[in-house]
Amino acid sequence: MARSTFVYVTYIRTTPERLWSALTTDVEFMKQYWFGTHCESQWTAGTPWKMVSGSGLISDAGEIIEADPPRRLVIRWQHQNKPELKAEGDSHCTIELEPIGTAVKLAITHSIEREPSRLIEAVSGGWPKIISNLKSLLEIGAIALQDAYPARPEVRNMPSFVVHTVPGSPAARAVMATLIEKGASFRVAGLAPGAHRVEPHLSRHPFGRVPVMEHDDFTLYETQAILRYLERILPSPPLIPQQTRDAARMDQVMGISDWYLIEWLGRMNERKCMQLTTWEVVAQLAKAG
Ligand SMILES: N[C@@H](CCC(=O)N[C@@H](CS)C(=O)NCC(=O)O)C(=O)O
Repeated sequence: MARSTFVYVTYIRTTPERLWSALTTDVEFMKQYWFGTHCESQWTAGTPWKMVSGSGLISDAGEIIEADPPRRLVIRWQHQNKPELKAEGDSHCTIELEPIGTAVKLAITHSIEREPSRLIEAVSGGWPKIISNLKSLLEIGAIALQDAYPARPEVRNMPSFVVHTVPGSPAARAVMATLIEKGASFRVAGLAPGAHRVEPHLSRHPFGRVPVMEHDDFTLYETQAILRYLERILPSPPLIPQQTRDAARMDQVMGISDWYLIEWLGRMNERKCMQLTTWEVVAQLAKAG
């Protein structure tokens, strides 16, 4: 059967023992170079192995096939999280360490018995970042990359986000808070009282509401659509939880806000509720039952 393989070789100024522990048992060190992720195992042949993300999600799992410290480690490795990667089944990752003068040659060979492979495509992007961080951390005590998927500088610094809103709109605040969390610069285009119900705003939002966000030549309304768009184009820092159930809770809170909270606000004097802080609104809502 055809095979897909990713190979990465680097030389790190360290000892085989230190490199072995950095790749296996030294969990706190691993989290530093692996973007918060760590691996758990007894690190002996036949014992289970799993990779745990910073949020506690088991992203990959399998078994130690061979362990010969500090020389050679072979892991049976199956992705667990994304259905299309999980469906590819088991891959094998071989990690070899060889002392060369003042350095250690580190060779990673990750392969799967299929071609093409989405898993190998994914790890081909991940391994160089992880191993570059590991090398920097061991050699100079600092990692090279803070984020696995940093927003491109040209996107992050674009002043091309425009938020059309009326003063105090909670929905527009969610959009602006998200832009601030993502470190993106934006401009607020404030609408005069009533201006959201007439042209030119109706061309931006046919239902005459706010917020509307413009990003270059792309205009988008509906708060949830805007927030999810921002998460996609500015993935760092992530604001949507990775774990399925945590993400479901987030959707639940957004649903409560969009249906019950808004209905309750609608019964209140609009000017009055716009002046409340979020916590005052929540307190009022709880009192109203
Ligand atoms: N489903 C829309 C609702 C937007 C909405 O109702 N916005 C309020 C301000 S938070 C608004 O435009 N109010 C003005 C009006 O109803 O005339 C969204 O999530 O963006």
